[in-house]
Amino acid sequence: MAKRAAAKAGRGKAAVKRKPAKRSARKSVAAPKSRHYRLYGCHRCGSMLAEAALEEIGAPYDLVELEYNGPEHRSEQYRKLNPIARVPVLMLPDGTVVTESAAILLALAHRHPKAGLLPPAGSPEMATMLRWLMFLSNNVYEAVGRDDYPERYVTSESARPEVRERAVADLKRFWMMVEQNLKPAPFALGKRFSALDLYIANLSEWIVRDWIHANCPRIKRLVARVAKRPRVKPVWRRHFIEKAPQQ
Ligand SMILES: N[C@@H](CCC(=O)N[C@@H](CS)C(=O)NCC(=O)O)C(=O)O
Repeated sequence: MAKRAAAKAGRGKAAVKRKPAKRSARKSVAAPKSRHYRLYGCHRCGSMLAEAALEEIGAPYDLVELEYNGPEHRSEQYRKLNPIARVPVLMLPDGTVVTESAAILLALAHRHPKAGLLPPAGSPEMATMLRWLMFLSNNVYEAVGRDDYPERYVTSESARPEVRERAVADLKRFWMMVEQNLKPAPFALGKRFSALDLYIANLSEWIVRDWIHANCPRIKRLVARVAKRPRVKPVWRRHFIEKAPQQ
């Protein structure tokens, strides 16, 4: 993750009073089955949004923290979980594997409706949420991958800088579309916090973070609100303020 830029509360009183989700960390990729969720993630990665969702929900989970591009991340065992070997991966308590950050977020939010991370099924807000979740995962996350791994897009080494430049330009364009079309105020769906805010907050902390802060005041405000949520705050600190743990 070296190339990534360094970077109102709650669902009411009951939610704020509840204990934080029980999180146990650093199981190996092959950890035995438990009744908890198991999240495979790494520092500053897209697993942050899943971790934040689990905290908002208050569900117990085990965190398997992988070193980005390290031996466990690139192991055969990890590929058995996710054949494309990307992070995050969520394992449900029954052993079902969910990959793709947007799918993980939606699966968690649907399984825990009381956490209020989703607007009502079938509502216009739900349609808006799906639209922008897919937009971010198909376009923004894809462009991040282009910047991180230009060699996947071109064979000649000399073309790689151009691929990365284009990825950064695309990221700026895409974030400006979120700023001007979704118009977060203060959250993506207006007054109501939702899973989409976690997605936006996590992805906007990467490569063009400083540009977003300078050019997209609505997104900047949304991120500040998300980062301050009592249950998100410790996760945010661990990923975006503290250094990576020693592996
Ligand atoms: N479409 C995937 C993208 C996940 C992704 O690219 N994750 C990065 C870390 S933030 C990764 O694992 N990259 C390693 C690779 O592309 O090989 C998702 O939404 O989960």
